[in-house]
Amino acid sequence: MGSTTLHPNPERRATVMSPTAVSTSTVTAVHGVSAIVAETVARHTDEVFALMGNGNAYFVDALASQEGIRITALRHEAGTVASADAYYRVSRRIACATTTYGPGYTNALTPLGEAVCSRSPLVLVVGGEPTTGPRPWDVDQSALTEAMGALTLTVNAEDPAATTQEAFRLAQERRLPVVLEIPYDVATTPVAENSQPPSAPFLTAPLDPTPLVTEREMTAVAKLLRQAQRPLVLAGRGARDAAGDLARIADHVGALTTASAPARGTFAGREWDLGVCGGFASEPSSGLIKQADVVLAVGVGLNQFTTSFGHQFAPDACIIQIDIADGPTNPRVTEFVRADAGQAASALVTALEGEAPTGPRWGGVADHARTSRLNFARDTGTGVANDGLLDPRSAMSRLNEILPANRQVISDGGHFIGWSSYYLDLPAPDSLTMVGTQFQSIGLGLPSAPGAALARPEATHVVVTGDGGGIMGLPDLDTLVRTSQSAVVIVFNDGCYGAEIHQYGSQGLDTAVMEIQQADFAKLAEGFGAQGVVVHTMEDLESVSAWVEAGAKGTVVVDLRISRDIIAPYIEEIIELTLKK
Ligand SMILES: Cc1ncc(C[n+]2csc(CCOP(=O)(O)OP(=O)(O)O)c2C)c(N)n1
Repeated sequence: MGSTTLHPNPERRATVMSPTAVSTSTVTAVHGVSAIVAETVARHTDEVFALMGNGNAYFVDALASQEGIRITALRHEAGTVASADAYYRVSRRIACATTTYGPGYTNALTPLGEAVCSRSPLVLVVGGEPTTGPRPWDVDQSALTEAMGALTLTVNAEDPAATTQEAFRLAQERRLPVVLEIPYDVATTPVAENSQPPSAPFLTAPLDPTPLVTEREMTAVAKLLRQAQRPLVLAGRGARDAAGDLARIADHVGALTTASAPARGTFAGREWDLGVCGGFASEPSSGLIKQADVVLAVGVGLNQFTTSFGHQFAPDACIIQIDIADGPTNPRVTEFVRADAGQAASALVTALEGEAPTGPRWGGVADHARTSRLNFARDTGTGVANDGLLDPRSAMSRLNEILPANRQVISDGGHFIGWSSYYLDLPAPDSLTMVGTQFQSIGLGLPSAPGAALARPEATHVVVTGDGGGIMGLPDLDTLVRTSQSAVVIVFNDGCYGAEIHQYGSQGLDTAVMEIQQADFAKLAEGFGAQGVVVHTMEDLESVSAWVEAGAKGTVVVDLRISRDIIAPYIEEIIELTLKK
């Protein structure tokens, strides 16, 4: 059977993060199939994000007596999958989520879609309909899972260990969520002692592993880069492990570097880096990116944000894409190499370093980029806008100065991502988990935060959300408070679904349903055991400073009462494109 990831810390006993939500039963008695599934899960991961019900009660109970497993109780099922996804994105280690059947499972569908789109492996253990057929409340979960683009495996009493192991193998091999169903009537069925791996594979579809790059392919790419006058290296989230090699490649051929928004931080501290590419780029950076004649795009999907709806690159630029996708993900791609970013970047270093470095490129332009770094600084606003409310640019710039450098950022989706993308510095390639952007969902920021928090316990977790997404994900603020030693939740509270107001209100659509009666997140925070602060002025931010100076301990929710009149340039661009149609 497939590979087994051994438990990294076999000494650790099961820890249940919420004694009230998950039973810490001392019963070690075997719950039949559920116990075998739990034992096998514990051999593949040490993190489980759980919300229990009829469908997974015995499984969760059996997990609680496993060595080394930490079970974190979430407050909404969306958080179980969102946290398992974020845990993987930050730590690169697979986690397990678990919910009951039916409503518990359907509550988890939106983050499942996000995990599929962002190619996050995870195993979601759910209850399933009985083998005797559906009850009135059962839904066809495997059809729903398939529709989301994920896979289902169903355990039976003959080989639950092998099926569970197969779920982890498939998830990792295909970089996908796998749903593992325990039928209701099978959950406690006794299992034959020597449950053997199945003789036949579970899935008939052939596996399509990412091919290794050939020397010929990389020699051709190296040649294009050497011939370039204004080469640019663009890294995406898939290039995280390749950051060092990509910087070497850039140095060798005199390239400038840039990264997609989710991969911001890849080239942190590099002298010739232009920061983020696409809609969130500063004007001077964007101007230089448009002058590139050869773009090496690695581990990046080249979506409409990274390419500024097609305007980010010169029309005649040669775009070389290296990615695990089946083919080019944008019609502008000139050369496509299907490969793992890390392997390809290392092979490209070898291909390039056989010859002397090309020396500086970009004519005098790059020198200008290096020596005039102030050109890349952004407008930090006016503190308070004309309507008397906080200027989001000023608030985010100041928070960037205040917050500890060792930060792990979790960003929800909405208009506000402009502000965090422009003004919040990231220390490393993996410092940002931008959730929802792949599946275009809001409301997954807070549900993802516990997963990121557990993946990097030593960091200060900075959750950035709008008021709309913040209210949607609010239940798992409770979980963040329990899981993070140090967390700041920044709410860009403009009293509305800002992205919608700006995109649709500007077209004259009725805005009543886009308004949010301004919620007091500081009070909500206190209700969940966090500290809360409402920020009306720049001076009010000094209480966040005081929190940091006092050791940045616990969770603080910063309710920024921002003006909705200040619109991020990337949204202006979208509005312009929409109105032109
Ligand atoms: C689950 C989901 N519901 C609705 C939407 C549509 N939508 C996209 S952005 C947005 C507004 C987000 O508002 P908020 O979180 O307050 O952030 P803001 O745009 O105001 O910065 C909405 C409703 C969506 N993308 N996902």
